Amino acid sequence: MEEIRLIEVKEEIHADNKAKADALRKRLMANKTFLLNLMSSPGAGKTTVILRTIEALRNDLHMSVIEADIDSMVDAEKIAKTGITAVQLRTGGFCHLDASMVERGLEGLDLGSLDLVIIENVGNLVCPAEFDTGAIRNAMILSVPEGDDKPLKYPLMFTVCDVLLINKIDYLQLSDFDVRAVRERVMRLNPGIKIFEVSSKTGQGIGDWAQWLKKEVDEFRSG
Ligand SMILES: Nc1nc2c(ncn2[C@@H]2O[C@H](COP(=O)(O)OP(=O)(O)OP(=O)(O)O)[C@@H](O)[C@H]2O)c(=O)[nH]1
Ligand SMILES: [Mg+2]
Repeated sequence: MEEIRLIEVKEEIHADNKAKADALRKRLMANKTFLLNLMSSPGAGKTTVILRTIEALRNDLHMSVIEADIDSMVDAEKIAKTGITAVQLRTGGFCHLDASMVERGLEGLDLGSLDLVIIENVGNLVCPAEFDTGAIRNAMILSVPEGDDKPLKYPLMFTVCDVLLINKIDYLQLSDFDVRAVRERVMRLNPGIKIFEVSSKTGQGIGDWAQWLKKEVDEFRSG
């Protein structure tokens, strides 16, 4: 297992964040490193999706993962077991990441040698949507057991994301979750959003998601 760096991070002043995020994006562009910010409520499947994405893309892309949690290293340990470098940010109570916390996470990584860095943001559908992390793309997961009303209750999260993964579709038969209603609700908020239906348990739909992500990374790196 790879050794995991643990970094304690603290919140900075909100007004600074946008400028910091823009500066970070410039640095990522100069290094041709694609930063993906993955958000969802706790337990929707962020770590499992990241593990599946590593499996699908590890032969094509050099990647690392930044894990953020209020406490604990369990997710970073799961990533490190794959041999992919994981950095654990401990937010000490904060419910989201901002650009300077992400910058701290990138400190230990050699950006020049990385095509893709995935951030697993703190599990929460509210605060992470309010903070620009400097990412090139924002992604979110809504899982079937959470219910199909979430775009109505947490519209900002669905508005700031470029891509939505509807995860745990293996539960659909046991649930009243209406995929078509979710698609309509999300498209009303964010007509440009890309939506994938996946199960990171069975692997269904993961290929399409990984292919989309690979294309985004390739276009960014050649742009
Ligand atoms: N049935 C089913 N279970 C899933 C799927 N994806 C994840 N899980 C399970 O859901 C639970 C939570 O998954 P995680 O990947 O840890 O979720 P997370 O969003 O990273 O959770 P936090 O880091 O705590 O916010 C685990 O028991 C997973 O095995 C799926 O597609 N189908
Ligand atoms: Mg996790």
